Amino acid sequence: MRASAIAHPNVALIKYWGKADVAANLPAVGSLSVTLGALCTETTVEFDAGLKRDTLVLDGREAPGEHGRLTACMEALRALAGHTGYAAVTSGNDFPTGAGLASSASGYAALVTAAAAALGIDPHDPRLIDIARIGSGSAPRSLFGGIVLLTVAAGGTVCRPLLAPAEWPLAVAVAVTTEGPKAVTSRDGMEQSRLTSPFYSAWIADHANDLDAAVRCVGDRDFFALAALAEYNCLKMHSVMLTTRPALMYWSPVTLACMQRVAALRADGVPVFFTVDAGPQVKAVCLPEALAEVVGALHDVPGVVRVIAGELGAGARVAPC
Ligand code: 2P0
Repeated sequence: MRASAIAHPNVALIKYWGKADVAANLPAVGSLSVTLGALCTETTVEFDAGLKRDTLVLDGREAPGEHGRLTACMEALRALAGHTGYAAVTSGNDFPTGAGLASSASGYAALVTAAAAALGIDPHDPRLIDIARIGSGSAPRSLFGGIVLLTVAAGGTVCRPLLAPAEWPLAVAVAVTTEGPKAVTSRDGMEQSRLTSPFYSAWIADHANDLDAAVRCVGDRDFFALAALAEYNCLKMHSVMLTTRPALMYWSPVTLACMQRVAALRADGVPVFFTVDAGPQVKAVCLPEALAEVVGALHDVPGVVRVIAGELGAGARVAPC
């Protein structure tokens, strides 16, 4: 009863920020993402009759702060399999954890895939989508590769790939501006936004329009229309964050400099746009032929620590132990 899985983080072009149901960790809005092939989480799950609870070692250290959502996911998996034993979970990221690079998305996608395999459940069972979502609202998106749509319906989440990586090759350059963890987690931050930002209700009311329009852009493979829409949706989410009390200011001056550099490139006709999540890193999405220029431009922005670049990745999958 041991299995390993790998999964890639994803970055949302149309964002999720806020929950319809906090206890169930049900997002208030759908989202659209790209899976990042250049970053990777690997997780091993081993059920052990001698354990009295699930354990987690993350990046070589015990992670007691993760125990609540880890256990919630594992309970759902045990119920699905009709199994009662506990498991030792070992997980590692090849990128900074908890720093706005979606480590919880790849982490919970890899966890449910590995745990399902260890329990004899088909790792592609659609019920794993909602179980991954218990761990993290963005995790179902990392179960799939390429361009992925998540929608919320009937108290649950539905998630499916819109295009495989080969159907619309895109590339992503991630400008890492700091390797440290963020001060306020997404989970806490989005709940504070729901409770305090006067812009939150407008964000929710307008969101389906952005999601529908983005799905059309993807269907048409209209890069520049998607670029304008994704930047607009990103800045709208950050407007909600900034008007939260206390304010959620995830950007640093380097973040803003990267965003302006990307905007200047696009003004010159380069097919690239930015998006920024709950952290100071900037993700630049581009057509593959522009990747070298985009990486060079971001690398030259003072304060950028490193640039991680690659093409879109595949969905979570079982890996050899
Ligand atoms: C997103 N983010 O759509 C948005 C944009 C961050 C900003 O989904 O509470 O780690 O575990 O569901 O999934 C980050 O939130 O939060 C996120 P939980 P999660 O990518």
